[in-house]
Amino acid sequence: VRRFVAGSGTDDALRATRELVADGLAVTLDNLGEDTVTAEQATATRDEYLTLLRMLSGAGLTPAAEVSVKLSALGQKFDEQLAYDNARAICAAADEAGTTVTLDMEDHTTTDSTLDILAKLRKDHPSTGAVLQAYLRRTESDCRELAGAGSRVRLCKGAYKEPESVAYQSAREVDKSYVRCMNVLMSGAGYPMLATHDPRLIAIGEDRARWFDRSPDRFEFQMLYGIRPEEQTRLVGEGYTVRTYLPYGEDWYGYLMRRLAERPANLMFFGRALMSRT
Ligand code: FMN
Repeated sequence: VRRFVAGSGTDDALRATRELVADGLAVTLDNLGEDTVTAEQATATRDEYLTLLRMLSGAGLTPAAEVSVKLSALGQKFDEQLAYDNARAICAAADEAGTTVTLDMEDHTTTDSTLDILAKLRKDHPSTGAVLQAYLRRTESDCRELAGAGSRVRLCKGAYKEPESVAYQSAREVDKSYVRCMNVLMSGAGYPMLATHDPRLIAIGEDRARWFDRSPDRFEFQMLYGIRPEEQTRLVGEGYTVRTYLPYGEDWYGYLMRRLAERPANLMFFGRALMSRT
């Protein structure tokens, strides 16, 4: 598990962040957990983020480190207003810590709600980042909506099992959609965050950066902790901004299951980690 997750406590998260930042990487921290079913759990998750942000800022790790937040962990599935209030508190704490928040995107039944909450949060916290998933048929149009000045948008392929009515099913269609979406974001006025480990898409990202004259402070690459670390270091060496998505916490099951579904080769590392009970 430790290959993909920093550990269970905030101290583990801070230690791993410090190491990544020392290697020239930016970081986005994710307190693992999703589909919270009680207001108490949602509030506890919010408080965990507030503590984390205070500790990051105290350790001098902001603005290199920001946080990624799942609205479902803040109560979205049973009380949208509660999720919004919790997210707003996290955004305010991030402002105070001198850093930003990105709202992870979950399954397609939550997309409209998440984008609505994003729009409300951006009124007071304009740097709040969105995530758009290239596998959804709607996403190219969402990219156009969100490509305005100052808009931080993470583009990923998408990690949930989605029906054909809303999502492209073949890898080729998803890749083609990713490139169309990337073109919209990289030619737009916002701040694109290209989240992928796919060598072809990274090469196209580098090409578009040259084509649209985007210097390393005007877009970034993002990858998950423990996946293609040598490629993350290579891109840093090339002068690009690269952000590692660093999950930590007890609730790693859903996160790891999505990683295994994407890439069965990850199973080997996972199996080894379980055998050695780390
Ligand atoms: N998938 C989602 O569905 N929602 C997310 O919010 C999300 N955030 C991600 C953040 C980063 C930095 C990366 C690298 C991936 C993220 N993913 C997310 C997972 C991707 O959608 C995708 O499943 C994974 O990166 C494998 O695809 P790849 O071949 O492009 O790397």
